[in-house]
Formats: sequence, C-alpha cells, structure tokens
Amino acid sequence: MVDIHSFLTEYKKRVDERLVAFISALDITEKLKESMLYSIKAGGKRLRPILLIAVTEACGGAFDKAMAPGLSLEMLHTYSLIHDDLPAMDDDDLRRGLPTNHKRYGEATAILAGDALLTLAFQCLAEAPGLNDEQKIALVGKLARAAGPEGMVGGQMDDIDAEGKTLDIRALEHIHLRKTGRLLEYAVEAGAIIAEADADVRRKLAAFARHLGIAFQIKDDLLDIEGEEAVIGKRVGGDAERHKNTYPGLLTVEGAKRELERHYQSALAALEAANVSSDVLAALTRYIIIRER
Ligand code: GRG
Repeated sequence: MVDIHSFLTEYKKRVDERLVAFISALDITEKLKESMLYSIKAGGKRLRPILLIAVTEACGGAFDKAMAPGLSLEMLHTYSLIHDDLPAMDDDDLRRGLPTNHKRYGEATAILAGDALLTLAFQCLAEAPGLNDEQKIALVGKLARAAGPEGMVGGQMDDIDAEGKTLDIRALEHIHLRKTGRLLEYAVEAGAIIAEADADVRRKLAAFARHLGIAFQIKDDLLDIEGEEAVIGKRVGGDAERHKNTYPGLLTVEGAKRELERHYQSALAALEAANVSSDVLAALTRYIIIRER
C-alpha cells in the first residue's frame, strides 16, 4: 500500500526546495523577485508538478528529467492564481493562507510577478536538463496550448462571462475542462513524453487525466461549500456570492458528489487500462477526491 501522505510530503519538499532555489538564483530586480517568491513560498499543494513527476516514474522515466518541467508547471499555475485574485478578476484578499500578492505588493507588482512567472515557466522548460530537443519542443507547445486561449485563459474568459447566467452541465464542463483540466492533462501528458511512453499508453493516460481534471474541479467546488477556510487557506462561499456556475449549484451537493465518484471510478479504470505502474497514481487520484484543501 502506498503511504500517499509521506509520498506527497517528500515530493513537495523536493519541489519546494528547487523552486525557491531556481527563482532565488535569478539576477533580477529585488522587488520583483520578492513578490514572485512570496506567492511561490506561500505553500501550495504542488499537485501539478507531483502528478507530472509521478506519471514520469509510473511510465519508467527518471525523476531528474521530470523536475524542471514540474517546476515550470508550478510557476505557470502560480501566475494564474496571482492574476485570478486581482481586483479585476476575483478580487480575493486571501490565498494559500496569506494576503494575496496584490494586497501585499500592490496591483502593478502583482501583475508583473504573474507575467514573470508565466514567462519564466517557458524559460525553465526550454532549458530543462536531460531532455532532447524533440521532447522540449513538444512540451513547450503543449504547455502553451494548455495555458493559452484554447486552454486555461479561454476557460477563465468564459467563466467570467458566465457569472450571473445559468449554464447547463455541458457548458460548465466545457469551461472547467479548459480552466482547470488542461493543466492537469498537460501534467500527465508531459510525464508520458518525458518517459517516452508509447502512443497507446499516452492515449489511455489522456482519458485518465480528463476524468481526474473534472474530479479535481468538482472537489474544488464542494470545498467552497463544505470546506474550512483555515484549512483551505482562502475564503469559502465565494462561488455562491459571485453567482458562479458550479457543479453543486447545478446538480445539488449530493448530485455533485455522485458525479465526483463517477469520474473517480472512470479515472481509475483508464489508469488500469494504461497498464503502467499505477499504485502511486491511483493513491494520488484518491487523495484528490478526499482532500480537505
Ligand atoms: C488568470 C488566466 C487566469 C486563469 C486563472 C486557475 C484559475 C484560472 C483560477 C483559479 C481559481 C480556481 C479556484 C480555480 C479552480 C481550481 C484551481 C485551479 C484551484 C487551485 O489549485 P490548487 O488547489 O491550489 O492546486 P494550490 O494553492 O494548492 O496550488
């Protein structure tokens, strides 16, 4: 049996150390570095880099080759959170248990810290040690697609536009597949590319990632209703206040929990079919649906 909490603690520690070292070593304006490090050090779960590394290892690839792509993904994710919290977007005061970046450093610096983390993510990926040029080009292109207008940014745009309107479940899923799902799908695909997994394994892992992404978002919506602010590190109840479309809002809490279970089971079935070393990935999937933050 995998002890997922020990696994997460150990891998998070390694990711945290390398992230802080990477940014601290940059020869850049102090204020910008401080504001980038503030959000990086605020302590997220590091689920995306850990998933990327775990998939690499499940497909027989090396931890060391996955580290830089994992760091790159966490930098990009942190940029999205900094920008999402800005007054022009969600206007949040609290993130990862601390005042949001713009509350601490002001809006201009927060925007630039986000921009810096977004661009640094691609620098880090393009210079990743141990990967060949073909792998790097594939990863850079796929990360851009996952994060850009066809992915997270497009999903965020539609999510903002949908506030106050009632969507059906298909439209909601279309938003979340891009806003939250694409980066998680990228994490899985990147791990498979780094480990040079064959096309059939990659296809089956893609199905796993899709269900995992939706499950992650449903759980996120449920935590916004049932979670504890002190544990989550951000305000709860914000979705309802902003009249956001959520899974519990459309399906009721019980309905959302059933949908969560359905995607969890489908994710496990796809993982089983991929025929990789799946114990850690199955445990990670379970963690994602039972997490309290
Ligand atoms: C600003 C372009 C742009 C996009 C923002 C990611 C995002 C899109 C918005 C964040 C709002 C939100 C609550 C999204 C739902 C899922 C999500 C990404 C939650 C945060 O990710 P976690 O739980 O956070 O992995 P930590 O802090 O642990 O890294």
